[in-house]
Amino acid sequence: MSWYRPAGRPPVDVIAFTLFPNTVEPMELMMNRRELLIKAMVVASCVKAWPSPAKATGGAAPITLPDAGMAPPTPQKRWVALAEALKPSLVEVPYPAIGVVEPAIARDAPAGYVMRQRESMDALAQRTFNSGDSFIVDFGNHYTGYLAFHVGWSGKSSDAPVRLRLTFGEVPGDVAEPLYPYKGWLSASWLPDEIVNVDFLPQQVRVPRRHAFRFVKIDVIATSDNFSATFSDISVGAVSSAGVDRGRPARYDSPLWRDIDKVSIRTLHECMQTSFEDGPRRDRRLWVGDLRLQALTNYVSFGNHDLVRRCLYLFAGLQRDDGYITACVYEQPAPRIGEVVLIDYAVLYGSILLDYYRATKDKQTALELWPIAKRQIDLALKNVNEKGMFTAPEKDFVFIDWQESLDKQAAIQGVMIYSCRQLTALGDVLDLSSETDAYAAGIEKMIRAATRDLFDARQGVFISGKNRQVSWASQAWMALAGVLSQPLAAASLTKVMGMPAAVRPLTPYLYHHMVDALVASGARAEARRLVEDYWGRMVNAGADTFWEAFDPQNPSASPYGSKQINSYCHAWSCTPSYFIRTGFAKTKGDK
Ligand code: RAM
Repeated sequence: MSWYRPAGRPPVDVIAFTLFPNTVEPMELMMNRRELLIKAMVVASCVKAWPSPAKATGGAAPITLPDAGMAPPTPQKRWVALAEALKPSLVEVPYPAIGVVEPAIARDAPAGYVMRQRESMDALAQRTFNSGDSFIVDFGNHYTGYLAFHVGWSGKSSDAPVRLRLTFGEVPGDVAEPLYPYKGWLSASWLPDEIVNVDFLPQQVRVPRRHAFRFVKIDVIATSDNFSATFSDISVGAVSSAGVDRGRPARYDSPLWRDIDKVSIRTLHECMQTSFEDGPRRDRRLWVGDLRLQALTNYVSFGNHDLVRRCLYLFAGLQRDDGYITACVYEQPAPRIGEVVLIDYAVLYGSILLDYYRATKDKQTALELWPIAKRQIDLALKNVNEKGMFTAPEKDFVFIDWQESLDKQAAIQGVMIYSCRQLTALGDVLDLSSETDAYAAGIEKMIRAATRDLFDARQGVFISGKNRQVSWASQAWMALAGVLSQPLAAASLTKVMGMPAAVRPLTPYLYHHMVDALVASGARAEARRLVEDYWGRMVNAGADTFWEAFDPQNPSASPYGSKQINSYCHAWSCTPSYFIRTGFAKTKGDK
């Protein structure tokens, strides 16, 4: 069985990747696909994202479009216009650097380093720096914004420019280790450094590119023999659209739980800009999968419903010709469609809309976007064969997680069932059951296929692919899909967590689904333990914000071949606050 594409189909215009690693296809073809995917996933442009003042509207109030009166030609254009009208203004707040630090190797710590305090900012301002000197300042927390500082000089004459290298660190390792040589497969243009030439001293410098950081290393590349540089007033103009966290619990079960909540909220705060960005350092753009988890946490913290609504409109307005929404979209310089459809992301659009409706009761928006949600499911169901099994798509992809060895057959089967159920629930609350009645038979069929062909009753777990791979992903999504009874699902989840050979998640995105699956299966204590263990470990490693990828067994793991390019403030890792603030309770209305 060729999982990926029907036999005989020629290599195409597709960007493909090893969605189904057990596929029986020539290595050469798989390599080509990987190259193509890399080209597609890598986005060349790093845009300068100055905060753009725009009108913000409250709640789900009617929006006045700039061209009111002139009917926009298509619904898509109208949705993009609505999204733009909902673009929030960013508030810029200055924060000073709080001290000079130096990294110390900490072999046992997942971050690899701890920072030691070296001197105060006042002491730094008294020092002079020559070619080859460097120092690291600490801002005490993660910020997203614009670095500013004053460069002066002392000596005989400032007879040359001063050339500096600035390196921005979200974690100590970013500034403790050199960024180069860089061997990752995402563009090196993402690496968080800058060369700054200051021609005339003294000078106030503001770095025009937005950066995300707690630490900044300043290397003095060159002064001249006639002068030394001095540094003072180092600050960041921090930006976010998050506002005030209105959901902070009055008490926590322990200091660790308090810190996990705090770091989750900080992560979300930093990713909330003019859209829900996946990471303020990289990719700085809106992804469906990240949005879904950010929105959940947003409802129990900042309550910024308009930002969710803006993002829903952006995806709707930028859909592909066949009706699929792409996995990400761009905001700058103008709203633009992404390159790739990830089927698991696309079908979850309805789930985001359902969560949005539950949080806001904004029926009008939900009704308006209902056809988009339904279309994603209808298109994806074309990949389900007559036996009820999801089969590899011809030109689109499945994500689930960045774990390279993961076989995705069982997980996507679970995602399909789950998403059909979510759409049906949305149809029910919108009084559109007549449009979803037909899904019931399809759901039953997919469940039958899953229990018949993917459940190993002897082991009590789901298997995936021709090598019958056992993974956390398969159990998580099958549990969320409600394929087994709650006790059996809980048993499969706890069983897989105890199987050393089972394929584990690499990212907090999949860990979220594991926790959610435990909650949905009634295994609340295990869900709590997993959050404490996984996210708690990042907190204990000194994280100010949660990371894009974290493998406790291999803390340097990166989906992109180099930890220098990882994002250490990543949206999809913010959901512990959602679980904490909802008391690890099942969502009302879920099966
Ligand atoms: C990466 C980003 C993003 C994620 C996609 C699939 O590029 O980290 O968060 O949604 O992958």
